[in-house]
Amino acid sequence: MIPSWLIGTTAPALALQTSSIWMPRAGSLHAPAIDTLMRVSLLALTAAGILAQILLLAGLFLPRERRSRFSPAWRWIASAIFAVCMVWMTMIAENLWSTIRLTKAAPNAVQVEVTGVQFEWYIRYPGADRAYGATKPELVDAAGGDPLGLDPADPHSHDDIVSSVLELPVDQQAEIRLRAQDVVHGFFIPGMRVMQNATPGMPSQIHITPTRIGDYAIVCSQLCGLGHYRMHAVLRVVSQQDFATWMAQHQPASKEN
Ligand SMILES: [Cu+2]
Repeated sequence: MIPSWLIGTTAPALALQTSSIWMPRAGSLHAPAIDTLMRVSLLALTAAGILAQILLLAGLFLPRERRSRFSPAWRWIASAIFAVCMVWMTMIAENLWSTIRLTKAAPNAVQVEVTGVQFEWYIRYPGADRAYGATKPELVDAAGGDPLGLDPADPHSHDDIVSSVLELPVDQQAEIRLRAQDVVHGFFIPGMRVMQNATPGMPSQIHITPTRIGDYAIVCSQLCGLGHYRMHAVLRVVSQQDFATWMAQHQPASKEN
């Protein structure tokens, strides 16, 4: 009985205490709201856990005649409170999620595409024309320097920039298109508080606004194969000036490549 009591009350409390220490520093516009939601959820669950344990102990130790004074209506009241809390937390979470996943990105958002391939993340910018060139699976040749299989017949592909680093300017929205070539990968940047699956044949969009300059780890949150553990890349958030310089350096030299 004591271990369950301990686990039930201290685990959420511990998680609550340590969440701010163990979590990487938040680096995106929506991150503080997600952190707050997590803390509030943990607080609510801790309170519910402690309350449940108190009721359990009361049920065990109170004399039978005093126990029977708790009318069955209390069960319904407790269930209703729990249901309202759950719906409320879900609504806040859904609302928050929709701001990065379901709403439209700003017109001036940096366009970037991230493709998950066993076991790499490939980054592509559409270039000056702001349009991604077509890709063809049969043209994919990672060893030959074309991991995405850009179609040379499509003029939009001529100025596409393919990189292994995700470089983004600070304080400007980035619209990230997620793709996968082989299996489902999980695009996860803990420091940005963003996690979204990349599914083959089903591109998805998210948009985030980095707010702090620095390097952030990009990892894969789906067990995608034997090399899953080493599937990572870096998000480098730089000043707008540095981003412009980086883009200019990576611009394809000629139109004929
Ligand atoms: Cu993966």
